[in-house]
Amino acid sequence: MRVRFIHISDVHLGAEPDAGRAWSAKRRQDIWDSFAQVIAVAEREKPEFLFVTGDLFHGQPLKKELKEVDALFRRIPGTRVMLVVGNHDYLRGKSYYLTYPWAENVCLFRREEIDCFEFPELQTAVYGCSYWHREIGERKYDRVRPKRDGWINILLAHGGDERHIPFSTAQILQNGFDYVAAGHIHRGGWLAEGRAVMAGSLEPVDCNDTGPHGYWMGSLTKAGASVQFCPVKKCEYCHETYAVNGRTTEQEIRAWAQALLTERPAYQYFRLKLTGRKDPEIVFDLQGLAEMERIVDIRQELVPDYDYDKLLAEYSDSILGAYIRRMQRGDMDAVRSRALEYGVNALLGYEL
Ligand SMILES: [Mn+2]
Repeated sequence: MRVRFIHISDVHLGAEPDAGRAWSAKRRQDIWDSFAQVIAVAEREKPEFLFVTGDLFHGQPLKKELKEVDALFRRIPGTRVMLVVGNHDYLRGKSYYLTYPWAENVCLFRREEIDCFEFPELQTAVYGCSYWHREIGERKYDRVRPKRDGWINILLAHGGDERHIPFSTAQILQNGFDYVAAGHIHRGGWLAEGRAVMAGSLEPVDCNDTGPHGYWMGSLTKAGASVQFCPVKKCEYCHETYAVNGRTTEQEIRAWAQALLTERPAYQYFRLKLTGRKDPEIVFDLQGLAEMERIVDIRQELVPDYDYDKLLAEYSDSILGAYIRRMQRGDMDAVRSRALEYGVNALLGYEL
């Protein structure tokens, strides 16, 4: 028996990344569009399963939003939609998730205890659970054992950090599962090559979600999986660093940023960081740059490059001069030189 599937996670429908920036509304729409795009792929490929491993919504879904989602699921009646609810849109007594009249092909994990959907026609069982709390510390995935030997046993997991169902992939596989489809961590990748995958978020949800994002598609037998990552290239956040020295000019920094925007693909968005030492008398005014399209923000992590002899000459009669002389009296190790720098920053009124 071979089953084919598409796996998505952490779609965060309703999120509005980069709030306040000109492209924020587009990013919000991107997330809905990418979700619809995955459904279109399922419509074409007709896999047996669509795994949705949590945080489909950014917060509690509105009835209207569930209606949109359900209408998309109805377009793939031959695909079983296995729906796990994560910590962001966790279930409550009043959740529309529970009362919504879902399409027949939707299998919603309704409980916080591990449940199992069995598909005898496919000799396949799918295990999972949904969040009823914002946080769950219990390692419940590590303790599940599949009931049917000889079937394809799949575990859908949401979590993997200390406050969201920590788990051991090795333990789960050892317990008898053939494949683990996981979500929650927004950076995707294999947890165990060919046997367990952290899907990553379908779209990056904020600027810290760097790297490629997308969905996973493949097939599975009792003997192994053949699965590939399919990137969605609407937006990719990149953190880029410029090394500043005492001679760096504002013009150079602008030219560097402009080159990034020109040379890199249009779907890349940037957080820029300036690091290193700068001339203490220069303050880079990068306001205009920070307001440009595709630049999310600019962080200056710069330390002033002081000429202490010059400062001593200039401030010899003041508390600053006295401070430098006193600090220079001992061995200038790393801690002392850092203390000297911090003290001078404070006395000169630099905010760093
Ligand atoms: Mn999550």
